[in-house]
Formats: sequence, structure tokens, C-alpha cells
Amino acid sequence: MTADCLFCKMVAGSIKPGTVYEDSDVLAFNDINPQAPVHVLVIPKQHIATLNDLDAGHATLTGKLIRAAAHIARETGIAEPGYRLVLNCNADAGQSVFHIHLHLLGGRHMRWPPG
Ligand code: DGP
Repeated sequence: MTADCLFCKMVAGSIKPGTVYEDSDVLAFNDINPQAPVHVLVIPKQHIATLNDLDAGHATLTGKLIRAAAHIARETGIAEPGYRLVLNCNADAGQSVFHIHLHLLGGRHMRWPPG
């Protein structure tokens, strides 16, 4: 846990997110500013600031994040016709919270390329 990290406070329970999924390693909650009918953030409970901070020891954890996102997609009914996972890394990608998170977006048609 990092004291000044918003998402660590959600993991610790001092800020209550709209939790949609939780297990021993992963927490998922509704985004405060949804960009699609379903917009869930899937985070590791462990504080990792950016994608650039992942190493080989995080391989199992990153697999759990993706599998949790797929589980939530099924549970929220967006697995078909489809959904998108986004992981922003640093300034040019628009990362604003420096605790890695997958954006799970669905419930509408997605355009490509993203902005
Ligand atoms: P990113 O820009 O990729 O770092 O995404 C950060 C996301 O975090 C953004 O979509 C909005 C969301 N967010 C920021 N503050 C809060 C909050 O207090 N609660 C929730 N549920 N989401 C938040």
C-alpha cells in the first residue's frame, strides 16, 4: 500500500468504491466517469504504479487481472457482442491514477483507432 494512492485507499477500504468483483489479489469497481454503459476498473491489490514497473514476478498477477476482466464481462452481459480492455501507461496515454488498472469498456460499439 502507498499512503497517497487513491486506488490503494480503495483496496484498504478507507474509500468505498462501487465494487463489482474482488478476490485475494484483484479489486474491480465502476469508473466514476464512465465512457461506456459498462466501464469497470480492474486493479491489482498490490501497488504497481505503471505498466513499466511490471517484471517477471508479476506474470501470474497480470494473468489474474485479465481473467477477472473476462469474468466481469461475462457477468455484466457484454462478453458477446464484445468489449475492450485498455491499460494507459504514463502521460501520453492519459494515465491519471498511478496504480495500474485495466479499463473494461462495453455495452456500445467501439470505434478504432482510439483517440
Ligand atoms: P486513467 O486515466 O487510465 O489513469 O484512468 C483513471 C480512471 O480512474 C478514470 O477513468 C477515472 C477513474 N477515477 C478517478 N478517480 C476515481 C474515484 O474516486 N472513484 C472511481 N470509481 N473512479 C475514479
